[in-house]
Amino acid sequence: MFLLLPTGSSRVSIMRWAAVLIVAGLCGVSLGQYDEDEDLAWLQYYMRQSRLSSYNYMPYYEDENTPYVYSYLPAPDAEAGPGPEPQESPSRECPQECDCPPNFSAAMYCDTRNLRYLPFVPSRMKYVYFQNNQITSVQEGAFDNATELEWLALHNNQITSEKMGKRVFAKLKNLERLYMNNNNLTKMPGPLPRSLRELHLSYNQISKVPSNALEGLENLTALYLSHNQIFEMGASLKGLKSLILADLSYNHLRKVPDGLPIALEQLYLEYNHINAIPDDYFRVSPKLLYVRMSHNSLTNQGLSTNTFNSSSILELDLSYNRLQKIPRVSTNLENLYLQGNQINEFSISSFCTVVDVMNYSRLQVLRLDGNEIKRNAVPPDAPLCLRRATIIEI
Ligand SMILES: *[C@@H]1O[C@H](CO)[C@@H](O)[C@H](O)[C@H]1NC(C)=O
Ligand SMILES: *[C@@H]1O[C@H](CO)[C@@H](O)[C@H](O)[C@H]1NC(C)=O
Ligand SMILES: *[C@@H]1O[C@H](CO)[C@@H](O)[C@H](O)[C@H]1NC(C)=O
Ligand SMILES: *[C@@H]1O[C@H](CO)[C@@H](O)[C@H](O)[C@H]1NC(C)=O
Ligand SMILES: *[C@@H]1O[C@H](CO)[C@@H](O)[C@H](O)[C@H]1NC(C)=O
Ligand SMILES: CC(=O)N[C@H]1CO[C@H](CO)[C@@H](O)[C@@H]1O
Repeated sequence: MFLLLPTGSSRVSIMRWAAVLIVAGLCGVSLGQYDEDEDLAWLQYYMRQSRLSSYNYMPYYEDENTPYVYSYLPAPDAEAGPGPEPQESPSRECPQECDCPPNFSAAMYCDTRNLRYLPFVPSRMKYVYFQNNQITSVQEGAFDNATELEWLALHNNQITSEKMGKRVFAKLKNLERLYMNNNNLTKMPGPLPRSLRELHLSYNQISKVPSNALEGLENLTALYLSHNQIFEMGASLKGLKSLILADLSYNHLRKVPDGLPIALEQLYLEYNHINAIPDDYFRVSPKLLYVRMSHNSLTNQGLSTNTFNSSSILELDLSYNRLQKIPRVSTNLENLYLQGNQINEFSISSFCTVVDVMNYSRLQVLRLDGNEIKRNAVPPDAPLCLRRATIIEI
């Protein structure tokens, strides 16, 4: 049964998603049409851009302006005038395998060129790009001269934990973004610079995040650890006072991390093996907006009555778990996904403890398809409580 009620703002968001899909579809079509050289250059630029930015896919996380603008075209050789070779000033030095745009002297591009090793990084650099190569090691001292580094892109390589120097990041007092996703890491790299704001480590083979691995990262706002083999997080998130986004999806967690950080807004734990959540778990994060825990092993026995009754949460995804009842949620919740569970009753008390003119749920989208609820199980007073609902799928 699919109820689509014609009022409410969530239709707008559905239309926005439709628009995104249409745009994606158009891109797919138009990419195929670019086969002239000029267009290919544009395409490579586009793909490089999109690869770097593809991990900012979260719709709610506002990215800062990226300095990753690569509009430099090397001057043709013919333009080199007669006379003595100009003295190579130290601020111009650039490893020959890389491009250093003359008008953006703090950036160095060494990406997508089959490199097997890391070229040296001149001391003036702030933004360096080594992604999409076959680099396997980061030797001790690799960045010792580049103490100004703010962005370091090492993603899409084959770096192993064994071949990483123990203190490679030690001198990078200004490093804000570290991209090491899609490598062969089996351990958390570290020690990490305390200045980090974004840490990208998804698509590695990390199995454990020791409790002190992220210690002191007071400015870390986004942590990406999805698609690893993490079974143990300890209390590694707890003290991260600036953390807004934690993506731990597609791992081997059997329990939630011990303690959430206070500023957290987005928590992604889908595709793990979590079966229980301690009492008051979400209460320590009063700004939490989005919680995704689909494809876990949650049962009602593993939850306390008010686990999800947190007044800040707007979106809760508990689809594909083993729930038999609808958990109690706050009246502020707007989107609740419960499809693919074993729910066999439509309990209106999960949404409203009191139902009257003044007390009702702000829920807009409720998905209960793929459960054991009969279509006629919707109680007659449901519309009074769920009066904002625009989509209820059973
Ligand atoms: C570098 O120079 C090119 C061509 O003059 C210009 O289009 C581009 O915007 C400049 N880039 C920066 C970062 O200043
Ligand atoms: C690092 O800096 C030192 C001192 O400024 C200099 O002698 C050395 O050549 C630099 N090494 C590299 C690889 O740039
Ligand atoms: C990294 O992992 C890939 C995929 O598992 C593998 O093919 C490659 O040999 C590994 N590289 C190293 C240096 O271990
Ligand atoms: C964190 O950010 C603030 C404000 O930008 C800055 O003053 C501080 O030095 C940063 N902390 C670290 C450890 O880099
Ligand atoms: C949620 O918790 C509040 C108190 O924080 C309580 O008044 C309300 O009844 C609870 N909601 C449900 C559906 O149990
Ligand atoms: C349980 C609940 O939310 N009760 C509220 C119902 O509406 C009245 C009037 O706004 C409130 O005073 C109650 O707290």
